[in-house]
Amino acid sequence: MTITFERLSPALGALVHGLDLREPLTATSHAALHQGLLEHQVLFLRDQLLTPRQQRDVAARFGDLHIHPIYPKHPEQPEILVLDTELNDLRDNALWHTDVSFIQTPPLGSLLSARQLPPYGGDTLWASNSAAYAALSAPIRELLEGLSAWHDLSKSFPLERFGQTPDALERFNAARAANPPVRHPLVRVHPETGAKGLFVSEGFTTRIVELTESESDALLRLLFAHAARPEFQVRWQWRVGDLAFWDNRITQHYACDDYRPQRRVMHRATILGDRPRGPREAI
Ligand SMILES: O=C(O)CCC(=O)C(=O)O
Ligand SMILES: [Fe+2]
Repeated sequence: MTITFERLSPALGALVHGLDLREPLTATSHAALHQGLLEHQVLFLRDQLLTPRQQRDVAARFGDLHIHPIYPKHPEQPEILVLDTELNDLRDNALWHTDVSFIQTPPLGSLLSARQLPPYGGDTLWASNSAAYAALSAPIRELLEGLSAWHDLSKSFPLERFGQTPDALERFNAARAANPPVRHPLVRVHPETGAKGLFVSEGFTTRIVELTESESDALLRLLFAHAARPEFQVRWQWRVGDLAFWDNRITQHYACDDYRPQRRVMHRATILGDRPRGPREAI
């Protein structure tokens, strides 16, 4: 069966047909999936109720996997992170963010699997950082290309929600100590396609290094609002067994917090990436 991609929105997103990830991924289907990811930035597959092991194995074909410093791990598969509203208060994912941008080598991408869902609500939205960058005026693009910013884990993992039991507090303090803020370019060159993307997100970006505090606050406010324009987005309404695979180097996402107190359970495998490079850095 051939793999085809059905585009879902102008900026990013495609539905993948003709692939069953419960079968081992052949070299040809791996290459097609990889190409599709580069082209569409986020891919969606229906009816892929993978075991944690299968999900881990598919993700591991694309790189080493990341183990999250705070979120719970699946008991049988530590590389699978469990987002379960009965285990954690997940409202902090309802903020535009690029996953784990608070480390030197943020993830290349993630595979997210829907395990249990509310009858409606709980959609996830993705936005294209390259579409956001391309829509800025030339003078602003020029300014941004020379700037860098701090990314800080504490912005999205507040102590009030991630340090409330002695165990959680210990994990939280260890995570903070192991992950001091890191500096990344404000414009990132995609390591595979060469596309330029705006590399800031409300979830983790705290301060533009080269500007004064008030300039940084004003410019970040503008960029967060710009990056979240609906023109740059695709919105996914989940069914149990759906799998989303996104390129975290050129996108950000937002998990809609509109279904509590109902339960929602997702499994994520996170693939490590490379150090973000700016347009003025030699490769
Ligand atoms: O729960 C979701 O839909 C997405 C949560 C999230 O931000 C993630 O898995 O990285
Ligand atoms: Fe996320």
